[in-house]
Amino acid sequence: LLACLLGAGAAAAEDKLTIGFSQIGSESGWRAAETSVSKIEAEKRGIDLKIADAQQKQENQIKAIRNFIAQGVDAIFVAPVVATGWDDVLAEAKDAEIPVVLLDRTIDTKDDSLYLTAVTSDTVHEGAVAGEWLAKTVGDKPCNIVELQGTVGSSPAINRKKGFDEAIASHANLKIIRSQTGDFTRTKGKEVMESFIKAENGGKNICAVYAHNDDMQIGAIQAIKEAGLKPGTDILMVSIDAVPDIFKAMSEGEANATVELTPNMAGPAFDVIAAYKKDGTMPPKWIQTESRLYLPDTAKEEYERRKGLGY
Ligand code: GYE
Repeated sequence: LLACLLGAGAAAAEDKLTIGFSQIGSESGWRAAETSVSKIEAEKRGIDLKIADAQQKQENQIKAIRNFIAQGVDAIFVAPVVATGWDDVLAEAKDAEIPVVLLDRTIDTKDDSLYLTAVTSDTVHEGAVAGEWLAKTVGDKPCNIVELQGTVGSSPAINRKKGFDEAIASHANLKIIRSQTGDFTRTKGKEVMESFIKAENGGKNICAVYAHNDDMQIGAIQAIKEAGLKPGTDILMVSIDAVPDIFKAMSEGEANATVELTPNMAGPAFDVIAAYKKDGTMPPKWIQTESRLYLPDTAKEEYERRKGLGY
């Protein structure tokens, strides 16, 4: 019996997966939620998850990946802060036969064998959903849009711009008059919005704000209120992520629409790694998460429900 118990214990310890996650940082509420959900999903599955916070710096992410390789982890997850510059370090992981999963952002590479799969939303589509909502809401009226872009060189910033631009291209009455990065943070979103307001007749020339994430939008809402205008009424507000605070803003009439991005990217990634380790099951190259539009009509209940989730 003892031998049996010891044997079972050894087998269980051997089966336990260790996964290193190179996380970007905590620039947004969505990012903080993704980190929390990753821990919850790892615990559910008995996975030892090691998270390295890169404080928004690619060089820190590269160092973290090298550390994970040196430790001989079973798999590496990375949320790539920018799209370029990953080939060398991912080739090192490949040489060490450690599978890599991209979470929530994609990379530019000619060699897609450098990663096993990517768990992300369709960020071009998200931009298009935002643009189509705005075009429909505005109708035939002229509308000057200001855009708060995400981190320069990141896949969601590039793609959310592209999708939105394509969606409004056939509507000559919709025009982006200013566009600048707010780096996905509330503080920078507010600062950039303040400068837009100053440059555009105290905000009176602005018809709508399109923000690449809710956190920048929440900063913009603050800036608009401080300028004496009403966000959601004087200026239409559309953004992406669906964090609890934007539902609160929508329920108070200060935001008009958001596109949901699930913070649970790690759950599907863990399942892929478990199957791959078990019998070599190859996942599809892209595991796409949903992008649903949310409007003020359900904002109050969505806020109550989401704030109770604990992430
Ligand atoms: O929308 C934003 C975060 O990479 C898709 O990163 C993600 C984005 C998300 O900081 O809030």
